[in-house]
Amino acid sequence: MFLDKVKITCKAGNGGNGKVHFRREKFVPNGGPEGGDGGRGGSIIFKTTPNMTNLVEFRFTKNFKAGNGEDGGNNMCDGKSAEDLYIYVPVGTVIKNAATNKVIADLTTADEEFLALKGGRGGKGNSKFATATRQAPRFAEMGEQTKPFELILELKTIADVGLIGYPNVGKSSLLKAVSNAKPKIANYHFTTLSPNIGVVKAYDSSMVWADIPGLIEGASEGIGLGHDFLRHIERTRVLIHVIDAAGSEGRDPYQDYLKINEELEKYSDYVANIPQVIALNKIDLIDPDIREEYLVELKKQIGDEHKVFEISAAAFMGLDDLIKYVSTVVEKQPDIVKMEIEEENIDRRTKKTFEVIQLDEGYFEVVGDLIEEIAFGVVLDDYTSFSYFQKRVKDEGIIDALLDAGLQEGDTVKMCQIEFEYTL
Ligand SMILES: Nc1nc2c(ncn2[C@@H]2O[C@H](COP(=O)(O)OP(=O)(O)OP(=O)(O)O)[C@@H](O)[C@H]2O)c(=O)[nH]1
Ligand SMILES: [Mg+2]
Repeated sequence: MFLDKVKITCKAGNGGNGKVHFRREKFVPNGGPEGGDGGRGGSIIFKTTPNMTNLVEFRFTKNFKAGNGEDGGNNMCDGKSAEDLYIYVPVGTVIKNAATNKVIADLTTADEEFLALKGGRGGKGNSKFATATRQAPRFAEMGEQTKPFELILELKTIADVGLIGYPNVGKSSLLKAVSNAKPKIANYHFTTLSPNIGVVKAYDSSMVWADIPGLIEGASEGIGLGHDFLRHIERTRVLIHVIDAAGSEGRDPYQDYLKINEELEKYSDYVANIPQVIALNKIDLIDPDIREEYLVELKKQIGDEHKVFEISAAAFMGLDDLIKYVSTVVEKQPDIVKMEIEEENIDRRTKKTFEVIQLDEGYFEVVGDLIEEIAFGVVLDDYTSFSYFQKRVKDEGIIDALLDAGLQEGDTVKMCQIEFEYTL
């Protein structure tokens, strides 16, 4: 089972509510306010681990919820903040906002962290609202509430070298012959159903090679398995284009070469321009009497756009030269470039919203979950409480939105249970 694209739902924790509480001691009338703050909700953080190679762990686990912050307590006791929730993903995971399909993160190195959703802030307890003139605030702040957020995780294998070609041409055999990988090899098409990765040593350096499932004509349009895996090629720095030079299945090797390149071009310019090295495989199957002449002819057709090697993965012929050359090409390539982040400022707390509705001439209503939060616990005849409410309404841009909607002095504004006349 290989899984390289999943949709998951994540929710950061809510902030705990602040507490309204007054000190109560025997013989001490009118004790001061001492309600504590709510704790912070847990955040959702993605972290890459080299121990994972695909997204199969997300097959059944698709919902992730960080804990909520604790509500504030009495005696100035603040609520406990919740722990952050770490979601482990393989290196090469691209994270998209499912609502817009835009890239919000590209995690290309081991132990890389990405804070996807911030936990809600804890609300302030009533002790924080005490001032010299108002010593007994009867209200506290509600903790920030968060919303679930849908994300798409997409794995784009990161390897220095990608092995591509028709099915059965010997890509897995080549990977097995030169690396520590143990891919399945068999004489039928689509033996390889998902990328295999192997480390190839070249003198004192080493590179990662990935064997990609076979491509066929129409792969760029989704025929065969190819299209699903072309995205894994995007992250390689060099391609080894493996060709069955012996034409052991009756196809013409030169036509194979052209067709695979056509598919790459149709898929994307970027992929078509990844440096290629050609490996003419299965040369052991060519009659030795005509082999040399035959290969000279084939190489003439292919031309000199790419460097061409003659190899046999099964008979271990020509492999050292190929490895040596490929490693020099890899070294010359720039490091892989992260994908462009298309959405920098996703609302990490998926904030609450509001909407202004004009009910009548000079009569407006503001609705939405943000208003419910702000209006929570407002005590109208408590001066501090009401001025705190007014301040939040202004800070959240609600007054500006009302003015944009045509609010004028003397008009009436309704917000949940609260109705007031607007004065400058
Ligand atoms: N004689 C000979 N046979 C080879 C050579 N390389 C691979 N083969 C055989 O070709 C068949 C296919 O090899 P694989 O390595 O599975 O081919 P593949 O390209 O990975 O195939 P898919 O995963 O199906 O795309 C197997 O029977 C291999 O033993 C070679 O150099 N010479
Ligand atoms: Mg294979």
